[in-house]
Amino acid sequence: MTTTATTKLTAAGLGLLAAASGVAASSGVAALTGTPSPIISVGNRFILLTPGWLKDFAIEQFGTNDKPVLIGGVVAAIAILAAVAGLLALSRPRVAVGITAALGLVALLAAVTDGTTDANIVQKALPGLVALVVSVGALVLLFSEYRRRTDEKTHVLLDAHPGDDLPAGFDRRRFLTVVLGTGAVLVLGGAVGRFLGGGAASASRSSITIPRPAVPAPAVPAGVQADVTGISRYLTRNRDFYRIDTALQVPDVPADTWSIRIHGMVDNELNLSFADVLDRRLVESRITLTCVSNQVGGPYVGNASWIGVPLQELLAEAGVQDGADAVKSTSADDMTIGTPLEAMTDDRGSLLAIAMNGEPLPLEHGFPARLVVPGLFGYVSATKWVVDLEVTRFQDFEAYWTPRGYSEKAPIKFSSRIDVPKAFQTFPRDAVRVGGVAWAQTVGIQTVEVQVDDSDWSEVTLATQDNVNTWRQWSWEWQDATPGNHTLRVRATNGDGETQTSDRASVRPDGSTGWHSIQFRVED
Ligand SMILES: Nc1nc2c(c(=O)[nH]1)N[C@H]1C(S)=C(S)[C@@H](COP(=O)(O)O)O[C@H]1N2
Ligand SMILES: [Mo]
Repeated sequence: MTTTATTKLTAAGLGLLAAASGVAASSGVAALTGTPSPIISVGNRFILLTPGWLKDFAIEQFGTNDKPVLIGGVVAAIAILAAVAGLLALSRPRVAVGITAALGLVALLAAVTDGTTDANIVQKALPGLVALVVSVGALVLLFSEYRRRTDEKTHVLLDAHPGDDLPAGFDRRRFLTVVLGTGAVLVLGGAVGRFLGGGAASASRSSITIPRPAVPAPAVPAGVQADVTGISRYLTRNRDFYRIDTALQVPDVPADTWSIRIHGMVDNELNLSFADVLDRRLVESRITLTCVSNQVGGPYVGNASWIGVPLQELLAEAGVQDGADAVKSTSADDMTIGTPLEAMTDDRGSLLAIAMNGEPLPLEHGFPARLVVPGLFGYVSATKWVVDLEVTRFQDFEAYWTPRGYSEKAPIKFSSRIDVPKAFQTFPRDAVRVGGVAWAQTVGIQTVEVQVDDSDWSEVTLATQDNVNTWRQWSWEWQDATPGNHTLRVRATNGDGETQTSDRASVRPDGSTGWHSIQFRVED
């Protein structure tokens, strides 16, 4: 390697190291103050500024990996700018300091304006300030040390020509040891800080026992699970349940400090602690949840058993006033969701839920409490980490997704999915057994039909319907399967006798439509 290249690499490396020190130190401080790391805050700011189409694109391209991809993007952008700053430090030190300071300022601004935490302004500002001071300080220190070492041999590196040889007396090994040692200590400090600071909600969750509900769900009927190898489980396990939200870092909300306020157009404002919720009449019910971002045939649908307090009862107790038509719910991370009041006061069984499949809500699914409303897409109903319910009117507020191109109101669109075959699966000729799920929350599924290639539609065998708010499995065997490549299509008819439309709609503004189809093969 030429000396020029070595010098440049070293400079870029020092720039990276300076930024990494800032990130590590600030993450450590953030963990101790219980605020998001500035990297997360920058990501949060980005999410807030993201238009609907870009969010659609991200979910489509990266699915539920959209969060790691975003964090990776933020880290990559910082790394590139930091390396550039390092390179420039050789010839234009002021610009280098300027770039690093600008990065620090962005971190500070994002941290101070981060709405996903309840921390006060000082707690919020501290990690950003540390990022700014440490990264600029580290840059100056690293390069002055570099320069001092080169000065010893009469070179002034900051003014040196790129082709200059490194001075003979320059002790690379010692220099690198100092530099890497500092970096390692900072990164380790950050990691330890994260470890010590985080996890209040996790400890809180472990200490909770969900009482036996006063109104348990009826036993799961026999026959809800269709007998098809590879089909979904009837009850989605918590660890398999899709997760969709804007929270880059799962909100850390311990149950003992959580409370929910029910206010607005009500006669009696309510304020419930977690203990108050546990003391109330708890109801258990199985409800299928669906996301507006689910493409036809997609994975963002899950079925779980929930335990919670009926929202109908809470709102009756609060005494809803005339003229209200909406509930604006807010989460600990400042998500706002608007739900038609009716969906929470009618008999469909909407819950302020505290348990999912018999356990306290998993942290990613809203611990300690969330809303579950049958028949509405999650973004207009299923507020996780919920802390506030305001009875109000749609005309008086705008929920988070509304200005981002999604409809203010969004009943689920009933739909059906093929689980088996998977795309391009091959069957033996005498065992073409297919199946999947269909859902039409609030009215249930009446029939499901499948079609192979251009043949007539055939009615499938339906598994037992649990209740109208849960999905229903189906199975079908192709009796006289012909060898070769085929397409299987599915469509459902809901409890109102309406059949799924073949018109394709994309997820925005209010959910996808169309028939799911899968190509498969039958052996000769
Ligand atoms: N606080 C908060 N709650 C939220 C969201 C969110 O971004 N933040 N996303 C909603 C959306 S779009 C859906 S589909 C459901 C998904 O719930 P799950 O992640 O438990 O499956 O949560 C809803 N609740
Ligand atoms: Mo969603």
